[in-house]
Amino acid sequence: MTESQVLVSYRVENGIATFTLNNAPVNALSLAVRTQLQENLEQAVNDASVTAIVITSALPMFSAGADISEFSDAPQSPMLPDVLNAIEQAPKPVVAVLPGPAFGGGLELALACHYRISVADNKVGLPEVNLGILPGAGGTQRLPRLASAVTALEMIVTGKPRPVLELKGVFDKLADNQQHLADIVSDYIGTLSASDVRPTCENSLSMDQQTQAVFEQYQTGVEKKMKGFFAPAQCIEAVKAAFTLPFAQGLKREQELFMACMDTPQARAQQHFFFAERAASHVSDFDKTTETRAIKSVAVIGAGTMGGGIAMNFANAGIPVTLVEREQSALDKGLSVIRKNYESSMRKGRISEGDVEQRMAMLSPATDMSAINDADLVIEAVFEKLEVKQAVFEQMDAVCKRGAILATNTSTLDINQIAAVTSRPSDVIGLHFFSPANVMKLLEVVKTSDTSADVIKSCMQMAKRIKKVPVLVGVCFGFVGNRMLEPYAREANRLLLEGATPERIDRVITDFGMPMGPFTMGDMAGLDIGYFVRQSRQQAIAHDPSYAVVSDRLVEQGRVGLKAGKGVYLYEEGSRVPIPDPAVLDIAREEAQRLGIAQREDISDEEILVRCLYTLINEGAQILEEGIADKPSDIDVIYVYGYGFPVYRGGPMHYADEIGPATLLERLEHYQKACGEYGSMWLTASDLVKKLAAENKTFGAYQKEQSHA
Ligand code: 3H9
Repeated sequence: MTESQVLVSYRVENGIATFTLNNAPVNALSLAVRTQLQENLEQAVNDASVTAIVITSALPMFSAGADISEFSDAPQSPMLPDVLNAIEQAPKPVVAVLPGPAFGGGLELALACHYRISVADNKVGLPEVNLGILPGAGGTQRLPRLASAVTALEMIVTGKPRPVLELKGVFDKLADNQQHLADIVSDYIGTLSASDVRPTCENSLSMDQQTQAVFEQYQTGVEKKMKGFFAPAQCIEAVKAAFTLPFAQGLKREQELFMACMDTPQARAQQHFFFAERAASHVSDFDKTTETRAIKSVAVIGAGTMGGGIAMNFANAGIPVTLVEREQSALDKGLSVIRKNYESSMRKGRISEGDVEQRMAMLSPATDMSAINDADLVIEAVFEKLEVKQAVFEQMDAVCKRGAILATNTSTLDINQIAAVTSRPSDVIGLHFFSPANVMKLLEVVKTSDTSADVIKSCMQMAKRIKKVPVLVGVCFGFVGNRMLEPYAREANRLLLEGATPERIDRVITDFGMPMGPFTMGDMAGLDIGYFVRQSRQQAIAHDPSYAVVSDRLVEQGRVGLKAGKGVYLYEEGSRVPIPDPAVLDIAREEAQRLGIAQREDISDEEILVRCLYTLINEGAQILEEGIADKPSDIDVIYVYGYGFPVYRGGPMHYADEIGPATLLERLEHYQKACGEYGSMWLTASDLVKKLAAENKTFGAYQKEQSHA
């Protein structure tokens, strides 16, 4: 921004001073905006001809709050809380006029004004908790004074936006549309005078028994549902201060709690993740000038679990889908599973009965491939075997119209080899949905060496239409997510052989914040899946006889996981609760003996964490070196959305930055040495990890450097 850039314009008309925010794209309250707001306020207060002040926006959004990109720098005056307090203390009525959403500091700005007017079809929120912090510009003190304790807690602790229609105590007037908003402003504000000044801070609150019970309920909820997160409990504390302290002291308490949150690895992680998610759509393969292909109709080949789930995404977005299966019975089964899923969502109140029928009506079942000839995008979701998929692609190539995008949902196979059987490899791409495909937000968009830029761009945009988070990756075995999972699972299995129990390994990983440990995850996915992959990749992994050997033995005994009632753990009928089984330890002991591996009692939690997780990070670094992922933050997005990596750790690559590159390398090398021959085979640090450690550079710094290269 240049010195002279006007980000908050000032205009006086008929005694009304209007400050108009215009800091595209979202009116972030940057230093320059805060400075100009403050200057405008002084000018309006000192101008005797001004009787009232309006704060509004030239953009569709009122304001998305504090400028998050400034959080990593030292704070600079004027600070937002001071600017907002000055607004509240103004001797002339100040009215916030919202043509669109207000979030975080943006809503706090509106709350500091004496009146609020909005279009009725609008949403506002205090989503700071998602950034590992709390509203730190008076939101925790002013919102409860305007709404109830329940509303304030709900909005601040969950961070979820609320329609203004549900916040009648907060908004003084709601307009039907933008024109009506303008009319209200001109009719209403002219009637205000100095006697209408109405600072929210003067509303007094007290803690009665009922309110106390609400706080207790939220405290229990946070402990249960937001385990591991630091900020939610601080949010509750801050709101509590509104009920137990006078306003000025409440603000002070809010500040202390805000600073306590800000200065944590969690806040850094969650703020990193905010930008990581957005950066994932900034890819160098295309630019603004790249044309996109219209995707108005879709076909999905295969109505199994994956195909059905994929089809649901499009039906949900109102995009017609042709669902193809060879056999009518398989097609009927697929459709009935989809209907059951929708009906279950209806019972949970997520969608209406009308929605169920509307979405089912978007699906056209077919048993003949000719039904896909006019589809703009065709997604193959058949059995995970190269020859099978190649055969389907040959058929797709024969029947699909020119210009159609041909996608495969493979999770491991070489898409270059799939594309090679078609006459149009530049139209072929991977769309790797994660199971359950109708629920999981991640979509790995896999480009081959031939995929054209417009196909990539079209798929990245299409993903957003179906509410997925797309990350562009390249072709290799398992792409990014599953490839990184391989060392993680390998080390877990090896540690089991070396004497650590599955439940201990799982516990270390869940204590770290993953939703489940590697063995519980393996049982849920089905141990036979990994077994099948290992069988088909024996060439690549046969040089280590200890590789997943216990898992192999279990599968050979029919212990394929949850679906069989037994895998690494035992499961009671109808239950998903894993029960440790000493028989598995016997197998591990026998196999260790057979392979000459000494079982140890001295395996520490730290060793488990390093060998499972640091090796996963190391693989991520290898992936970056090979150019399979574009940037470290993309890997973080994949892990948070695809594998439940705790967002408060920012993703594996950001977590590595918190540990520091030197520690990452030192720990890897320590266990590489400690594990002897096995360590040399599997635990060698990648060149990138070595380079970053030598230069004491984080993955974040590396990413910045790469983007400027
Ligand atoms: C806060 O207010 C603290 C205070 O309580 C106390 C302070 C003392 N700052 O998401 P989009 C960028 S904390 C900086 O793609 P959409 C974003 O990175 C703040 N930049 O658009 C992107 O850049 P790029 C509390 C921001 O339409 C571009 O704007 N507020 C900010 O899908 C477009 O964003 C929040 O947590 C920001 N605050 O969604 C709200 N917001 O194009 C955070 C956005 O280079 N923001 N950018 O990738 C959002 O949730 C969504 O951006 C929003 C728009 C819903 C507003």
